Amino acid sequence: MKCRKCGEKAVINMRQHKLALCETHFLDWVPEQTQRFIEKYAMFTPEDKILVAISGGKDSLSLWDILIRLGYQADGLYIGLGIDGGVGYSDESHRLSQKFADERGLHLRVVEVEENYGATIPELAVISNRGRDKPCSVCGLSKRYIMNRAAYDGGYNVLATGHNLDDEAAVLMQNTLHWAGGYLVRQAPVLAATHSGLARKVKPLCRFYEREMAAYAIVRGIEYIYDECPHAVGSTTIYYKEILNQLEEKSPGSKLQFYLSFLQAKEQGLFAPQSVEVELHACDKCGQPTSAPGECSFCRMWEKVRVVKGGRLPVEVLSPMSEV
Ligand code: Q46
Ligand code: ZN
Ligand code: ZN
Repeated sequence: MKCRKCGEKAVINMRQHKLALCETHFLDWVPEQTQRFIEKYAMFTPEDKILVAISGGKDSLSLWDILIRLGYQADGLYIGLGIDGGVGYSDESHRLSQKFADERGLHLRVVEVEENYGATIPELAVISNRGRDKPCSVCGLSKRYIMNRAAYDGGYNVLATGHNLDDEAAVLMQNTLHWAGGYLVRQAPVLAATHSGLARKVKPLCRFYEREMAAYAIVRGIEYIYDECPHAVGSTTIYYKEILNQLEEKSPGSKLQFYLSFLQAKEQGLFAPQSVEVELHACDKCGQPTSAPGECSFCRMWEKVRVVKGGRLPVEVLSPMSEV
């Protein structure tokens, strides 16, 4: 297979675009495309201060790399979740994220959940009695909160995440199968800040296939954590990704078309905007915007940790206290 631009040996063949590219041209093509998406969806400009959520995986590190190559002001945010899973997942992802930043002279902000709030995410799942084996719901809630908070405290007006097309198409499929109108309305490459205390959320990689991002990271020599979070194993998202891959295999481009047709349908008004605007209040405790008056769900959840742990008790001791 030869590069369509120069005839050299291609490193990737993208059947959905009928495009094969060599190393040099692929490394040019990815940022060019990203810039197109940034402009098309009016994500941000060089004046914006961007915080990139870094997990240590190929997507987030590639995103950071691309934004810096394009000349944007982008710092990283790493959230230490305290997940081991027998593979030292959090330690290794932190090490690789830090290494990436240090080698390039970039600024990585680090928030260690245990140090800041008193428990790791798996401990929090046990203490709050929300998903003992699957800490994903407390994890998601905590990550969203910490990202908003870090963006606000650091004066960033844009929060960028490395979601790729496979992620977006899988979520879209899940939401469509459930006709989850509220989620469908909010699924977009850009979510405007709905409150002065919140940053705009953007997904500049949402039109790249996962394999394109993996190829980018490898060709660019980015060292990333290969393992997924151990708690992602067996998730419904992975199941939907497999189904979509089967579809893609039979009909190249179907994943991209599924997602783009959805965005187009939204633009054409297929989904009516929600009539009831959620009113946001400041949390009594932390001041972050929240939909319910009083304390936000993050503060309420971590309050249980404070009550239960007081001192630093190992989590085994705490297991019977699920009704706290
Ligand atoms: S939510 Fe669940 Fe992820 Fe948190 S516990 Fe791991 S898999 S990291 S995207
Ligand atoms: Zn070429
Ligand atoms: Zn709060």
